[in-house]
Amino acid sequence: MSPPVHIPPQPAANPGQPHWHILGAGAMGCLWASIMQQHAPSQRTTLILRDRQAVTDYPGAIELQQADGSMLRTRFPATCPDELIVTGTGIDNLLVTCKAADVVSGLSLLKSNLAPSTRIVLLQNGLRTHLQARELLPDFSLYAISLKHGAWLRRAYRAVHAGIGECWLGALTSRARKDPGIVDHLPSRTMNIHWQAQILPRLWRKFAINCAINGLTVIYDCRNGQLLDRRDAQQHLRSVCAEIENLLTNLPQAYPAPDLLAEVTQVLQLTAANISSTLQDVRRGRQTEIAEFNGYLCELAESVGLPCPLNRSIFEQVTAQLSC
Ligand code: KPL
Repeated sequence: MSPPVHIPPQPAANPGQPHWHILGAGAMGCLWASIMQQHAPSQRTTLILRDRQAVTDYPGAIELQQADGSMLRTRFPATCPDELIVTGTGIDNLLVTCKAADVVSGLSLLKSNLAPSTRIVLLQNGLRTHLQARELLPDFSLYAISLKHGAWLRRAYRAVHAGIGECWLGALTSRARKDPGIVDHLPSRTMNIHWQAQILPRLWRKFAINCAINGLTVIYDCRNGQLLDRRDAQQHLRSVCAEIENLLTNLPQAYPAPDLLAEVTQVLQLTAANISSTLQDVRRGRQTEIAEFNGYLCELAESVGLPCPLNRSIFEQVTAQLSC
């Protein structure tokens, strides 16, 4: 493997350049921090880690294995919500890459550091988080990215960009809608970012795809592509897609997901060698996002009396895996 390319140290505060804070330093946080700094070395990027202990343990740099195999080593300063609150540091641009379950608590903690003009970009899977964040910060510049890039962590602060895909960036609030220029402040070429005037339909579509795929890869303990190779899994996938399609057609707040099975099949073919994020979490004994996928879909369905037996069963089986 070639020696890592070192990105030069960050410049001192430069009022002409955006300063990004990145909340969360898992696979996506490490990927985005590294790519952003490579894309715009004259801007500043600061990691927001969980707490003071995490800041003490942080090795000072992130290593990223890029999709072409080359290595990138970038030094970033790190801080934590406690420090930001005590110092009253204002945040101008915030990329939220932590797990969906931690978004609302993270944003609530940092609320005094944010101003309505702060650009806040959510990168999570699922939908609940986006809707909750919009309720918490209705007057803020809130955006969401729906992405098709694969990344995983070899170990803490050592990430692998496993697959280059595309990203769609769109506004969640009316204030954000007035500022599509944000796309210029993100690594739009490397990450293939497109501005999407209507982001919610895309988020619902991705949500439907995650509901169809992620839990089943845990139940069959297989890579994405193997869901198409096994007869039992294939049949299960077909029935689950039909149930999701039916639910999204009948849920008042949802966007329908026509031809879901065809798109899911395409995603599985394109990501055949991937281990889904949920199966990765299960294998590492980490909390999964299944409550944000099939769990949330069941909550929505059951609140209006729609039966969802297959999704409920996926949710319960995956949840049970972690508690045994
Ligand atoms: O988004 C994904 C995930 O693993 O979370 C899919 C689309 C299933 C690709 O692996």
